[in-house]
Order: sequence, then C-alpha cells, then structure tokens
Amino acid sequence: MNRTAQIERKSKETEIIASLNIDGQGKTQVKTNIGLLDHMLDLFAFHACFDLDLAVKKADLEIDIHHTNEDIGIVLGKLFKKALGDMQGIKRFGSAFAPMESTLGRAVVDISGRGYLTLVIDNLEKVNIKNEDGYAMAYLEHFLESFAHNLGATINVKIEGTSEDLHTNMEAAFKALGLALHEATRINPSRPNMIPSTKGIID
Ligand SMILES: [Mn+2]
Repeated sequence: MNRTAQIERKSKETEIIASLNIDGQGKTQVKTNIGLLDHMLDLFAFHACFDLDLAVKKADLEIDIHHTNEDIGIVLGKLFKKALGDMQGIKRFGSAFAPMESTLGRAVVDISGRGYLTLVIDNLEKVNIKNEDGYAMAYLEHFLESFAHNLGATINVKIEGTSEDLHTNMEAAFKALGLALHEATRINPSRPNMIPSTKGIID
C-alpha cells in the first residue's frame, strides 16, 4: 500500500506545495517563511516518521501570518486525508504525551471523519505574547483547527505546566500530536483490510 500524497494549493492569499509519505523515516524539508512553524513541522514529522516536504511559494506575510498559518493547516490536513485514502486498516485512534522541561503536551486523536479540535492550555495568560514571527497561542489554535477539519479528525490537545516560553509549549504539543498521529495511522494487524468504523466508511 502506497500511502503518499501531493498537494498544490493556490489562493489569492497563498500558494503552497506539499508532499507526504505516511510510512517514511521522518525526513523533512519545510519552508513556510514562519520560522517557528518550520521548526514545529520539522519535529512533528521527524518524531512521527512522516516524510514531509512543504513549501510556501507565495504568502501575504506583509499583512500578518494569519492566512499563511491557516492555509498550511488546511494543506497539511488535506495531505493526510489524501494519503490515507479510504482509511483502510488504520488504527484510527492514537494518543501520546511529550514532556519538555516543565511542560507536558498531550494529544489524543481519532481519525473519525469528524473534524473537531479541543485545545486546553493551562495558565494561558502566562504565554499570550507574540514571538518575533508574530506567532501566538491563538495562531496555534487556528492552525490545529484547520488541520483537524481538513483531515476529518477529532483532535484533543492539552498543554500542562505551561511555560512562559511559547516555543516550549508549542514544541511539547507538536511532538505529542506527531506521536499520536503516528499511532493512529499505523495499520492494525488484526484487520489490515477493514475500514475501522461500525458505519463501514469514514468520510
Ligand atoms: Mn525547539
């Protein structure tokens, strides 16, 4: 089974080209023009053993990162959905924790066809400051929401022991999400040819 996908998405605001191999080794080439997001997508894919190439060819960063951040989430969600096809054989559920210093990221994923994001951040007021990219926790939520809706996954992320450092919080969350998605996208050896839903389809 070849679980790969390529996507090229053009809007009036951004142009993004991306490719994914679900069964890769974590080789990445990510150039979003948002430094912090490059780092997050790199470590997300690396720890999940996804091969991910993603390049933002055009962006309206002169406004702010809003459209670019959202559109990368959209493309990434569509990319996973396309690579997984009819979801045959996948475990569907996955969960993981990733600690970083005093911070703990937790991610629980169900690739159910139902796009829904819950993001819980302890002591949010501690980190509600933008970094030099203009990144902020509100953008993390927007990114994950776009990703969840376009993949068709229920995603629940929690950041505990929240750091004052945006980078640390995001890194714990992205590592946990990568590890949870790795698990959810593995083939279940008990029924590798079945679509894992009592409905018989995941769409
Ligand atoms: Mn880092």
